[in-house]
Amino acid sequence: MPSHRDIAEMLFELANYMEIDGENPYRANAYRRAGQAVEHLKRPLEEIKEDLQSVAGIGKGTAAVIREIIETGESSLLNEYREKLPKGLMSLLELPGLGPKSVKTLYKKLNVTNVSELEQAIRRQQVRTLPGFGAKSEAKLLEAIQRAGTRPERLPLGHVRPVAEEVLTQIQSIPEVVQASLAGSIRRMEETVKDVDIVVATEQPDHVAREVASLPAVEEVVNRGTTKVSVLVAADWLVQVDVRIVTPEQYATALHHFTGSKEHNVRIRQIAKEKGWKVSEYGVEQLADGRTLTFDEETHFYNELGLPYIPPELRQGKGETEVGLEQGLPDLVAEKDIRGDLHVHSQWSDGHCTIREMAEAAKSKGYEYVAVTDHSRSLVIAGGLSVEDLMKQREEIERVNRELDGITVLAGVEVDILPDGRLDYPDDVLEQLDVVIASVHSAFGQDERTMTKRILRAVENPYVHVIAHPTGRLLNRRDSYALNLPEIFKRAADTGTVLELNANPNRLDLNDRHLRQAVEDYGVTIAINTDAHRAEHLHLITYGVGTARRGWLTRHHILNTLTLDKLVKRLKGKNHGS
Ligand code: DGT
Ligand code: CA
Ligand code: ZN
Repeated sequence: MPSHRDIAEMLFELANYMEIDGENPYRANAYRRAGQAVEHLKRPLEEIKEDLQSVAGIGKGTAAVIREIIETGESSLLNEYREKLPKGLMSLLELPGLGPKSVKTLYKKLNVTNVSELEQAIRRQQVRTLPGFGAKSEAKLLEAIQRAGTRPERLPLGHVRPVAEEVLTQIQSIPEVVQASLAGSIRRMEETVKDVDIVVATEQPDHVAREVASLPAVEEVVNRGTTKVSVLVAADWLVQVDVRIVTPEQYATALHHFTGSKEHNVRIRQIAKEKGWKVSEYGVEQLADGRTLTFDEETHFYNELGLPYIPPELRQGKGETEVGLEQGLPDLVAEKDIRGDLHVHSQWSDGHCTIREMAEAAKSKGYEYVAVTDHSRSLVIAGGLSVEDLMKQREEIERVNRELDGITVLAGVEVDILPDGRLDYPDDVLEQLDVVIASVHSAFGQDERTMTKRILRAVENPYVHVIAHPTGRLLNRRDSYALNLPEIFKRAADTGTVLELNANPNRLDLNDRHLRQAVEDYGVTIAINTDAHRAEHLHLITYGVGTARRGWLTRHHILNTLTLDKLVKRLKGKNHGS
């Protein structure tokens, strides 16, 4: 059944189409209002399906459309509009500065139906002559189009890795392929990647090169040799995949070489040189007798150099070889160590799933617990909960806990840290919750002093357990806010406040460098959370764990590797100052 959000999005789309088509704006607005009403509805739709008109904002016409969507998953009215009007009109609405009214003008007066036609019309200076537009808005639109149309140099790992894994699976199913692995930045779990590297072992390079060039995932072949094939595949943008083809004997050293990083490889070559060896992608050449050593696996290669196996996430040239030689490497946290997720949203605020659906998904991931942490009241755009709703939600959480075995749902909240550092709920409300996470969603532009004081105030609050996405950065979209992080690390450690590693691939906040500093220099505890807004997003924990490993974290640094009993004790501990 479609979620509240899905239905609301269909109603918004309908409203936009109506307005662009020249329908009475009041009618279009009725659909917009109904969309908002559905989005903020707390009760399950099944319960009120027959009684939709009793909800403020839903009228007779919109109720019929909603009922049709609940029953069939579709709206025949929306389908008609989708047939009638060009699809590109909806992508025009995504440009900043363009609403349905201006899209209607562009469409009716200039027959502009998509972004590239808009760009042409601007270049012909036709747009400035329209009512409601001018030379200035033309220039702004052009800039927005250009920004939207160029691929950023580096793409977030989480947008590329699923496609890379798909290509890898296709390569592994070529019968002549002996072994294959991801390499490069994607194997090192870097937060952004320029391209995908794959290393393949085979005795039949010509044949495998041809097969790789014609894989289903391939959109275009850039270059096809017998040792390297470069192709383009589609992620958000076209991404290049460099496939290196080597013999089975060369595989371990080639995989090591193409995994990098460059800085790590430099250190490895230095260590080899001291022993009179020369490392290349083909093996280790012993300069004394010209013999070349090859290896079954990377571990043996490292051991030959006197090193323990170095996990790809640590291969950054930041001390991993020295520490490996001298005292051995830490036992990095792994996905299997994670026992629960402490930051997920439900339909009660801006999530797509019910509490029960989130709990079932957590259970099938093998978790012991999941904390439902919906937004607090001031975050109106995300359906923030009033105190009264929060109490009603609590009842639903308790019901789900009675209904389901093998998973515990913790009652939590993601409370806004208001611009002056106060929290969006009073302490006597926060006190009643199992997990309180606090975060900044407004006034991002404050200066460093103000922002630092604001967050410190939340850190000092005895009822705040976790500060979520502490720097607020969004990859390729928004920088961190101005913040004195060391000061926050210090107070967090002193007060026992946990800092989040938000695993959403667009956030990864704290990042790998911050994590290492927070843990090594200040002794901060970290929680790795997905901030999932739907059940399928719980798997994003992979990116959090990868980032934690890049930050040298072990399970002992991480809150949600604790068993439920220990977790609950630890959370209660903060309020009692222990
Ligand atoms: P990226 O693609 O910018 O996200 O990062 P990487 O590390 O995947 O870089 P890439 O694709 O240029 O090369 C993959 C690996 O191959 C790199 O980590 C180390 C090795 N490699 C490539 N070119 C060189 C080079 O010129 N010198 C050395 N030492 N290693 C290289
Ligand atoms: Ca690469
Ligand atoms: Zn959240």
